[in-house]
Amino acid sequence: MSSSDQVPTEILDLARSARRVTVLTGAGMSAESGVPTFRDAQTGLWERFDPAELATPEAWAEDPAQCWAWYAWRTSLVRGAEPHPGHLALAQWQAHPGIDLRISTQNVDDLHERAGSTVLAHVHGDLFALRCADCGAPADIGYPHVVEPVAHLDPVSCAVCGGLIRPGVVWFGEALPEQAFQDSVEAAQEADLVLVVGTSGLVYPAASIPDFAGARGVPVVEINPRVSEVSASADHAWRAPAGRALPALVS
Ligand code: BV8
Repeated sequence: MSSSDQVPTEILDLARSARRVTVLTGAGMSAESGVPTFRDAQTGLWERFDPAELATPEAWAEDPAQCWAWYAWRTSLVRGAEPHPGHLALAQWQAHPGIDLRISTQNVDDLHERAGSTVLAHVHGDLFALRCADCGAPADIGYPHVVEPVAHLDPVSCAVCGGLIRPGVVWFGEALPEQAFQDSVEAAQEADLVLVVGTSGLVYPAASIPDFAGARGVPVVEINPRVSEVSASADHAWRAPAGRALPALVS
């Protein structure tokens, strides 16, 4: 484990020799863009909102207006955010000739894409992929613009069936998109290096993705300022923020 400002030599050597890199990102990847993480005490979304309150089908069924308001506020946060140098570094690395870099993200924002990356999988869905909660029809509406969290916003009715439009994210207790998860597992199985960036490693089955590489003896490197549930199974860890670590790895 290294917490120096310098790129740990063993991690730099792995990054420079890798040709098939799989990167699993979590909320910490978006933190330096100003998008709050889920569980960090000082900025964690969950500190101010309870996931059981807002990120479950039961919460939606009980109070869709509260749920819709929370996602509208989060979407406004994401729209106001910019990709940071760590996002840009991954996009630059992905563009290197001869490098197959695949990004699987737990994040529901579009910061990787806005940095120029192609994202293999959003395993927890996509804030901007709105759909009808009843008939599943995609909805090309936008969220209302919300600067500060508000308690309630009237959800929108589906033009097809009259049901309510919901965020295209995966709530707790909902199955992950099968293809997204399978593609992520395959990417870990085919990688010669796996980077796990900015995740507490608490949410399954996404947290199991790096294990599919570790089981084959492929090095797993964690980039996170703090110890996480990933740390014990990672081969190397760099205790550094993504916005500083990734540009140093790619330069
Ligand atoms: C399911 C979308 C079954 C919504 C989210 C075992 C197996 C299977 C399931 C379970 C299981 N055990 C428990 C479960 C149930 C549950 C679960 O895992 N619960 C946990 C809490 C115990 N899992 C589920 O419900 C999943 N579904 O299993 O379904 C099924 C099967 C068939 C049919 C029906 C059902 C669905 C889980 C998806 C939930 N949705 N998000 C939304 O966004 O509103 S999860 C949410 O947490 C986000 O996606 C987030 O990405 C994810 C994980 O959190 P992290 O990304 O890690 O963020 P966190 O804040 O925790 O950590 C941030 C980290 O970054 C920290 O370590 C910090 O140190 C670091 N950091 C901070 N700053 C920086 C940094 N790192 C780098 N640089 C920095 N600058």
